[in-house]
Amino acid sequence: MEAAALLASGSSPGSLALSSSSCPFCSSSSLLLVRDRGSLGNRSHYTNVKYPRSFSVRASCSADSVVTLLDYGAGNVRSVRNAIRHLGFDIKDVQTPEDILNAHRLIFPGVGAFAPAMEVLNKTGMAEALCSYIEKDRPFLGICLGLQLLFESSEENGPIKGLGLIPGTVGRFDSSNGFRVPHIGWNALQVTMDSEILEDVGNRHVYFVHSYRAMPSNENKEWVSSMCNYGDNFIASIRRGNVHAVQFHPEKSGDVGLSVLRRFLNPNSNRAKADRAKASKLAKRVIACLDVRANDKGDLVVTKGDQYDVREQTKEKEVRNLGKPVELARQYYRDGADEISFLNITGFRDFPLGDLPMLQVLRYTSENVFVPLTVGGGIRDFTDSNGRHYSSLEVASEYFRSGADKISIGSDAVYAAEEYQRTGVKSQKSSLEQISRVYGNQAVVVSIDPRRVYIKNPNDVQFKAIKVSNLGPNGEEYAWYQCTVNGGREGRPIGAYELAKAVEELGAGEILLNCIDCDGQGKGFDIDLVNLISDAVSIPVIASSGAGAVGHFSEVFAKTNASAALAAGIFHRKEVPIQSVKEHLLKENIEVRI
Ligand code: 1PR
Repeated sequence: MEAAALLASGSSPGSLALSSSSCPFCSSSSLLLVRDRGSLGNRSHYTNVKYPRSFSVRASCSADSVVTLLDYGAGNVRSVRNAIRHLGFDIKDVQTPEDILNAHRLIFPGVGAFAPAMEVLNKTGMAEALCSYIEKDRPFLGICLGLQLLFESSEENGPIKGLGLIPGTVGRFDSSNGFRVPHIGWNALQVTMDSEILEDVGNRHVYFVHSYRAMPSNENKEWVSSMCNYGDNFIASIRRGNVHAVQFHPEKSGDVGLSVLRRFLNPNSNRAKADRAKASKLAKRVIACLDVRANDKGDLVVTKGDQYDVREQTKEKEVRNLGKPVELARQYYRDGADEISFLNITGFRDFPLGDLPMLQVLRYTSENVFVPLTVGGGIRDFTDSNGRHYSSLEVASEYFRSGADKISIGSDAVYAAEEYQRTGVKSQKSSLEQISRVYGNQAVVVSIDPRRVYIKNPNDVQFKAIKVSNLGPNGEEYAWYQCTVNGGREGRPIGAYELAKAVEELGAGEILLNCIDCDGQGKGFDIDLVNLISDAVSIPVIASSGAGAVGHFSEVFAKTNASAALAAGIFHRKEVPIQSVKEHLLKENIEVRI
């Protein structure tokens, strides 16, 4: 993981990063890079600021409505900021270790990987300040990596020493027993100790996204306030006195997550009403997808294709307009979508950073949509008309900064997989590899746009072919699935099976599996294809394209190992509300978040 180097180079998304080298707890100086929103408008750049070796505790000036946030600059904490503001609190950013010691309440949403996070904390003197703050039992909430860093060490690119406040190590989930890694989605907690911040969670699901977890042991049992099961029991939250930390993401866990944050920020807040949820395990996700592009008048609209053709069948052939992106996303959040995907479907030909409306859509949506947001389209290296080169990492970083939790790569992942197949060597330079190295593979989705190619004999092609459930137009019994790029416009010499295996190795954390033949048809998901891909990889697979009725969702979950099902048309046309899909799945004994 090269986050620290990246941060120092100024291409990272965060607000603070370290550039000097110094040893833990005795830095001669901590050289921080402070984000400066100056002449570049919303593009961040960095200014070197020196802080003295020792720091003293200033008199606390925190008012009750102010929360101190430790953002060391390794990823997207915009969602945490939005959730805190949504709850009516102001944010004071940690700039120096003193700010930690002076905090009235401190939230630490760790992002990125363990090693670079510890490196930054050690070099800036923040590690020492954090230990001191926590040892004094001051109000603290760690989130995700902000929990893991409290432990003695982590196996992530390690072993690497952590803050050492809690006995135990952080290890990787074991995918050999059929559990897909990363652990992505809504899972249940088993509360083991009274913890006021968890009081409203009850039997409701909360959102996790991680590949590493801390394990319970005799030595740390006094800290553990809840566990979660995914293959085995891992620590979902800890609590001692005023010190709390959660492995899940409250800022992405809808209402229940907001109530966790609210209870930390205001311990006297009212108890939420009990509800009928019965969370017991990882839920199957229902995802609403918004294909977004500018129409002929230049307005950004949600559109929807019929086998990827998004123009009306009229003389004018206008771009089909199904609504406004931010409004629809908010609507789907209220309706219970577990996740929302935005696909900038003309990103392959336009430069996404020039597409400011799309970034605005993300910014506005993330202000009050508290479930994960994925954005895709146009993530690749790009040189603009002035000769300025943008790396795919910069494009992704801008998406993350604007509120995306995951980015999705289409065309560029196909080229990377082809090259990997051809050379057998990981170049480390593809957008997929670079972004997953910096942000973690759980933040990188690969979106596949395959088209079915029927064949008589599976040996006719060099790609994995399968026996299909429905014969082809000339009675063909077999098909392979050809990958396409540029929104289905160009077929490539690689199959969906080969692509899926390659991108998993290159660092994809999840696969969004579309199917051009089924897109917009309302006849159900391509079960053959979903089985082909979900059995080929050990990362989560999202089945997409073809949903036309609630039964199609239960079918795909009953007949395949898909972790999530995504739909667009039926939701946009208001044919089936998301809640009806969930009710149906519940009746079919398929666990969902309600
Ligand atoms: O290649 O990295 O720029 O990414 C482009 C992204 O845009 C890809 O993820 C690609 O899937 C998507 N895309 C490009 N063109 C289209 C199009 O429709 N003309 N949309 C397009 C893909 C498929 C799904 C759709 C499901 C469900 N749309 O997103 O939402 O098929 O639809 P349904 O429930 O109505 O059947 P890059």
